[in-house]
Amino acid sequence: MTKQRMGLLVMAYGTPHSPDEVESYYTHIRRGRKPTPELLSELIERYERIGGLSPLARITDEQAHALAAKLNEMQDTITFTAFLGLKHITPFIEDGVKNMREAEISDAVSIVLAPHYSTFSAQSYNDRAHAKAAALGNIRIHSIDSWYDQPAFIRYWADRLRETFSQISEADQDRTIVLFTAHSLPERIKQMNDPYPEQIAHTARMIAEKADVRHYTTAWQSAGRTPEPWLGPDVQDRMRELHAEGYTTMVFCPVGFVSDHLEVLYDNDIECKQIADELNIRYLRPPMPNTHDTFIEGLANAVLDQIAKKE
Ligand code: FEC
Repeated sequence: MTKQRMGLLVMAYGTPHSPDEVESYYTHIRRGRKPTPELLSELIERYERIGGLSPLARITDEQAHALAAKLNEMQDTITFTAFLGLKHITPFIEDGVKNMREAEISDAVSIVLAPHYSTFSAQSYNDRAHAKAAALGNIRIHSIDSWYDQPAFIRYWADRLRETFSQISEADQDRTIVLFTAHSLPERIKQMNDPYPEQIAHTARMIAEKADVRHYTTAWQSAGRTPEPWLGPDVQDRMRELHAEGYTTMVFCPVGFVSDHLEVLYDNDIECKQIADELNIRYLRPPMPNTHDTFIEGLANAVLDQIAKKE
């Protein structure tokens, strides 16, 4: 039997490939508005603090390859080929769609390497992929809106939490709290009935139940540097409140992200850690999913579920 060929458009945020690209990348994030010299040097400094550049480019590549390999191993009717499509840097989402079309792929599934749906995240990725597919013609893309509730994704974090809690003495566990965090978004998403805040809360509930976590909360991180109001509470304010409530160990699960990158390595491991040191509390942050097999299995199941839905 000949196997069907299917494209796998793996979409992710993207990161500069070299220091020269930081300005154009930041300008793209700001929808064409150049950052001021102060904002630019602040961003360059953040990259320097995590080693010069973000490991995100390498990790995204590895995740895309691992996902295609996993899918090809899990079933034998479809051969998947992965194509990258990035939001803010080359290869852009549109390049990914064009590359699939040039490889004569007519059927594809797209997945965003971010678990939750929001008009600002998943929808903006999917809209760009569909617009490019419509412009090129002869290619259909079946998009996954969100996959945060995939059992293997929940299991990934629950397993990491159990490992983390095994390092905390029984006496300290009552003064330990897990902070499930995600990227903040402008508060106006609430008026748009965006499901993002509820999906984050649901993710936290599912992981906490599976790992038998006694105390947990959700908080927002990495809000943009713009004057408009962003979703709160901000994780840094929340840390101070939790400390005042008597917590002495804080376990960070940035469940809105799936890789080691600037927002985790700087915003959590440097900024939040600094607050933890100031408050004299213990900061723990289990490893990010990256290419962990359980996590890749969750992504693969999301792709196969999407294909089953379209049949
Ligand atoms: O490691 C790296 O180099 C890239 C890390 C990175 C990830 C990421 C994920 C998300 N963002 C989301 C929304 C926004 C909104 C704005 C915004 C701004 C930035 C800036 C940098 C940046 N983001 Fe990002 N984001 C990453 C990096 N992000 C750098 C610019 C400097 C700053 O504000 O810190 C505000 C845009 C504006 O100014 O108008 C909104 C969302 C995600 C998670 C979902 C996803 O991955 O798509 C949502 C990773």
